[in-house]
Amino acid sequence: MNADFCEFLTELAEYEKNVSRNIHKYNAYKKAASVLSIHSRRIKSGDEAKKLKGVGKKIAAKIDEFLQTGKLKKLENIHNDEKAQAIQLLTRVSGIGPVKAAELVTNGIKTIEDLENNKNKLNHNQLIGLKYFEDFEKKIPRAEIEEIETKIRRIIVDLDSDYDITICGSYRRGKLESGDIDMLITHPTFKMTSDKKKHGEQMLKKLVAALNEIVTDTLSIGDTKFMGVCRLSPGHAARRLDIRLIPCEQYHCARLYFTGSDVFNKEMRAHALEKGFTLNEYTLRHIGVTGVPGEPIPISSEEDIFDYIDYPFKTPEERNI
Ligand code: 8DG
Ligand code: CA
Ligand code: CA
Repeated sequence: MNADFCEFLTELAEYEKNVSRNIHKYNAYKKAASVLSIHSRRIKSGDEAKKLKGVGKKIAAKIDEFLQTGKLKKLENIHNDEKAQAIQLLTRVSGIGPVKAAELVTNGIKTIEDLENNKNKLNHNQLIGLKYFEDFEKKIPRAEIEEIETKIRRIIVDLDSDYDITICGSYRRGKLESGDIDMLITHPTFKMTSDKKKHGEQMLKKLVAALNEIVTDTLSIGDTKFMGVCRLSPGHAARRLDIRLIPCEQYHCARLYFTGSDVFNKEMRAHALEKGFTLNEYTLRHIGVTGVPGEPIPISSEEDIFDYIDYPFKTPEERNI
């Protein structure tokens, strides 16, 4: 009902993140876009929008301006700002953040072609981002992630049937297309108490090596996190794949966190705090009267986490906010 508002708010959010580097404004625009996207009636004025949680005076004024003139002065100015456009373009390359993009633009590098001619200014990750620039812009169809998942499961189970895998992110929330593949993996012997660092490093290396049929590049690999590229077949596009190795005690908190959406996570964390708990990607802990979090609460399912903080269970598909 309010897709046009969401569209300009998202564009303003991107501008604040990449060009102004103002994370507060970025969050404010994203939050407003999110509440408007789930609002089931058409908003007819800024005043009406202001009644929604997350829409303040300034955003309400922009909605009025858009309703009255069909455009936004601020966005027009941004569109006409060559430097801002160049920064936005370069941040679309995986591995190039707002700071690097601004530095490149200052040095006269403003297009993808300029990057091709100045590879010496890019690090390993940015070179991979450039190599797959077009592929990484493409969304991944659900059916393709299903095929990748099947393949990965087959390979990992062959290695050791005790591994447990979940592909999280938008895929787990049931989306028909995803930006990347967020995979979590755990094993009963991989515990907080075990020599996590050494054990994890070996395990992760072995896992990635076993996936060599589909993994084509490594951006980074540490003791618990692999960031890289996979390709289902030569006919498919290259896809961003992250693999996180999670200690089994933390698996459910990690699954919850990496399933998202990020807005859902924020709401759930805020609810946890109201109930006297602190929740993050690792643990759920009670906050005592002193304000100091206690020991991690043992968790054996995602449902457990919802139960402890007295929050009605939401299936992954219901977390798309
Ligand atoms: P997409 O890839 O299809 O675009 O969507 P996504 O799967 O929802 O987003 P993502 O960027 O891949 O992040 C995966 C989940 O991780 C996200 O749904 C929620 C969680 N997450 C946060 N905050 C952040 C953050 O700052 N960075 C990342 N990478 N993930 C985050 O809650
Ligand atoms: Ca994702
Ligand atoms: Ca991701």
